[in-house]
Amino acid sequence: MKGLDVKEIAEKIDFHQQNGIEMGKITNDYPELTVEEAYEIQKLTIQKYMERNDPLIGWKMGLTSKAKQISMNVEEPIYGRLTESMELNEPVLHVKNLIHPKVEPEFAFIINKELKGGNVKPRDVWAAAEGVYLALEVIDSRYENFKFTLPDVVADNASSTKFVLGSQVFSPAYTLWDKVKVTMIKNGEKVQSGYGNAVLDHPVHSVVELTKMLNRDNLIVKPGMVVLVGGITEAVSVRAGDMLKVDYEGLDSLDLEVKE
Ligand code: OOG
Ligand code: MG
Repeated sequence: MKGLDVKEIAEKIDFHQQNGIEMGKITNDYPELTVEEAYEIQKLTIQKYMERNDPLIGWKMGLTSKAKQISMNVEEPIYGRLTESMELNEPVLHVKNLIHPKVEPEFAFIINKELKGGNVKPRDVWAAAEGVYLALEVIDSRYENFKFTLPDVVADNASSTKFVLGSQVFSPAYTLWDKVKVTMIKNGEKVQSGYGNAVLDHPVHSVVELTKMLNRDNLIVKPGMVVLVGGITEAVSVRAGDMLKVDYEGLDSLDLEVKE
């Protein structure tokens, strides 16, 4: 068995992320890869983005819903890093350099105060939340057939690829985020629906959990950062020509046009 070189693996993953080329699982070569080592690989990979003037602008949580944990066969939430180049400035997704993209409906919390520590509570998150946006995340696992183990998906930055926020910001306080009904419509047909409580019973718990997980790695949520809380429904595969409409009942709806 090869000795583990986290730098070399980070370089390889960066290449596959940048070029949208699929790869075999890291755990095929390193079956003993731990989750801690995988987070180290993720950090080194995103350092390469930062060296290319693509700064860290936030965090995402993944696998926060039971349905997603079951379908991906991974039993715990994970976090990933969001950089500036991942944010779409208009609701148009180009898939030319992607492998097998999927879209999922999410909420994004915008944080305006440092959030850190292992004892953070929902009220700390509310006190630091400037606003909540409706959001769509595009995930595109670099692994063949979208199949991976926990360390693999962590090393691949939790499949992060692109995300887009709605135009309207909502006050964190006036909406019961766990009770929001979300329906995904692809090419005029309803394909998925769910409620905000799919995300760890309440989306605020995802930000609490993120802060605790970051704390274990000596990291924090900085003022100004975006936090994607995790998919509310299963992710839906998309290809060029698709039109997605995602309705957040009582709030607004988001469109996404998929192009080559
Ligand atoms: C991992 C990322 C999942 C979410 O919101 O659950 C994720 C994957 O399924 O590829 O972003
Ligand atoms: Mg997601």
